[in-house]
Amino acid sequence: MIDLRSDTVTRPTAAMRQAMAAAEVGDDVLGDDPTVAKLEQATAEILGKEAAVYMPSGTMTNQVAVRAHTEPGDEILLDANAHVYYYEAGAPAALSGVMCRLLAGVRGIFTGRDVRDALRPRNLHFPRTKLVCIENTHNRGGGSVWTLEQIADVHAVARDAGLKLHLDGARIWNAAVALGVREQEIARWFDSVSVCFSKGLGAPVGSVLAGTSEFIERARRFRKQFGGGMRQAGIIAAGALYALEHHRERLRTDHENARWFAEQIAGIPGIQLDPTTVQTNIIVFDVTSMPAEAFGRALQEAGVLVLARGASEVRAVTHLDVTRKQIEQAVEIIRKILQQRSVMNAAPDA
Ligand code: TLP
Repeated sequence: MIDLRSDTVTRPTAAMRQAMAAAEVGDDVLGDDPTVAKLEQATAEILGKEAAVYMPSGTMTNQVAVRAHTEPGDEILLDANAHVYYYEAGAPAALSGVMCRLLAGVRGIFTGRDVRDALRPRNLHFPRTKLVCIENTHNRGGGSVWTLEQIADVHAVARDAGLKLHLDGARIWNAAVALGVREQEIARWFDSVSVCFSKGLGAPVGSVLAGTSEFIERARRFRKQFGGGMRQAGIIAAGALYALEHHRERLRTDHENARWFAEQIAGIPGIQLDPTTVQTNIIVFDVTSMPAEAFGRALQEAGVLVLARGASEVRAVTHLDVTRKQIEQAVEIIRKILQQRSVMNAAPDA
């Protein structure tokens, strides 16, 4: 199977498994796991933050951040397609009791003006707006990249209004490679940053939330409350550490593969896609000659997995476990399926 559903599907490499097997461990809830401590420190350093805390998932790091920045009844501002809102099972409402005010970004990217327009006057009737969330790269936006200027623009308005800024940086590694900057140049605009090791970096488990020491101390309490305190977590943290050290640079290859894939399929009749919008490892396109779900099923029968996300929308993601040769095969399979389809569509009814 050529699995293009997500960059979360990667299996740990042999070297990563070795690092995991050899990890020194301890009870992390008691603060005794040296490998977790090393991962937290290394990540904080890369992001230019004072402190960091390891958790089982990106959903948890995001939601602990939302909880730690707000009180029930507060409001947070974020793009209508933000993972924090769209894909986290209603957690802002369920776990933090906050309201989500949705901004209409373009491919997940909104402006300082959008934030300013959403601000409310100080008044007894309104929820208190506390937090702005940005996602970089933006998943539903098709792996789109916020530039530093776009972030700075939102930052200026947020600061002016006394709002905190959180970055869902599940794929900050891809954003840094695409922008040609160090991760901390992105992270410095944010009060808190959530990063994932289990996406493009190819580790089996885990995310880190980074920020000031005071904020991370508060976040540790909510991690415990949300059930995210783990014991000998060094076993999995070692995989994340390995990924951090060895798999960041190679993301460039995933981006090249994604762009090449996009350029090839964009020319196939029945596919609607502007390949220049593909900036990182996520390709979102529309299938116009058959329903996306049927397209997904036909691809699966031919050995390729993608995600059908709507009536016509499909997502494919490149990653560590898919080679250029497999991408070439996937293009040919897509070409064949859509060619067959166009012949079927053209045939007169029996
Ligand atoms: N995204 C997954 C699915 O949930 C959609 C994927 O396959 O892309 N932030 C962003 C931007 C993400 O894309 C994801 C995962 C998360 C947070 C949540 O991470 P986990 O799955 O570790 O909770």
